[in-house]
Amino acid sequence: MGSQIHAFVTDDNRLRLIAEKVLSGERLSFDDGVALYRSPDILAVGWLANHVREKMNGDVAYFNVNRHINPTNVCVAACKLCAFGRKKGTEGSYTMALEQAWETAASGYTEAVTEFHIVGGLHPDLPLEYFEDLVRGLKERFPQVHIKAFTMVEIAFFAKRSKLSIRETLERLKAAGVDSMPGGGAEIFSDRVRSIICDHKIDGSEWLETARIAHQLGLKSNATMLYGHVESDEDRVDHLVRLRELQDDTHGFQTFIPLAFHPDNTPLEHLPRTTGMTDIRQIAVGRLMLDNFPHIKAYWQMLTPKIAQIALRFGADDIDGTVVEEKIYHDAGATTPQGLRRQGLMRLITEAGRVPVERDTLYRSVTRTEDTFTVAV
Ligand code: V47
Repeated sequence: MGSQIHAFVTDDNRLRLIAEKVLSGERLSFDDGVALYRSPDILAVGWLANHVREKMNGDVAYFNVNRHINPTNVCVAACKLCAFGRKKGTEGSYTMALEQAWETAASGYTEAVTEFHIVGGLHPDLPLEYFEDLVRGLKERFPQVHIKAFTMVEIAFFAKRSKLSIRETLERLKAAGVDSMPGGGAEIFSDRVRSIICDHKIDGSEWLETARIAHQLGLKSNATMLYGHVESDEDRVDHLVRLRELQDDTHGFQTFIPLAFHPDNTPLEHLPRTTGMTDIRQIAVGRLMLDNFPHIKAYWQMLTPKIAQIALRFGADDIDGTVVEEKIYHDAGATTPQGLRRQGLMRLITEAGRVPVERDTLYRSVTRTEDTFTVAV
């Protein structure tokens, strides 16, 4: 530890105490988390996060070749944070017929995708069978592609609509072919914040309980945190600590993904966008507080490729995938490209001084020959 502490320099006395904990592998407290958000020394916070990142993941930075499918934007929730959802029958609303969803899966770049990322609105009329058929049809057509589908919020909605338990709903979707779950819908767990930004969604405890059941059934998932709206530093730390506690129990989370709020075209349009420093700090604090999460993702679609690249030296070890077509952020004003090819992602990673590794959804490395791939097991 001696030589490491010499490399760590800061004028922030509070951070020096945190550094001692980090370098000796001790878990950080709630108050440490708040101090990390408030430290003026962002480079020192980043140094610590990078130290942990390199200890856990070395020099590797992961990416994947994936495609987003959003089967419907019809949503009963009307969350103030969202520019994607539409009321049924209103202008701009859409719902894909199953054939259309399967065609979307097949379209786009020629590079063979290893993952379909499927999320959508809370449609009042679509039965659970629609989603089972959607997934089953994808598995028939693309048996080698991993299906990462449905947020905890969608699962809770499907369950309520079908009068099934969360467990039964997850079991049915897993039997249809869902392989793992994305991390969306977590937002911020605080009731105060949820009542402002997403008052009709399940609450934080329900999100966590749904994730617990998914993990118990063997479905790995991710976890997100939406920041940069009306939350406080304490709300952010509370969110991270609650994720860490669940992870201690289940070890079912793979990746933490901080998501910067994009206000355009939402009822919260008056709020300013996050700045680069806030985005970078969020990655670093996530890495430091979530000592039991194997991966931290800098989602380039949301952060911009440039900030995502810098994040690879502030705690992140993953930049997500090719995506092909993104709707949720672009409806809220994102100006990032709709997709990036493998070569583009590899260039971002290499120029950040990291070693690019193409992964599948479960972080196994992928080897390519022409337009096919094999996954290391
Ligand atoms: O749940 C919605 C957020 C999430 C806005 O698991 C917004 O690998 C900012 O969860 N501004 C969906 N954020 C995206 C998501 C995700 C993305 C990439 C990878 C993974 C993964 C998951 O986007 C929503 C919500 O938290 N969101 N509207 C907005 N205006």
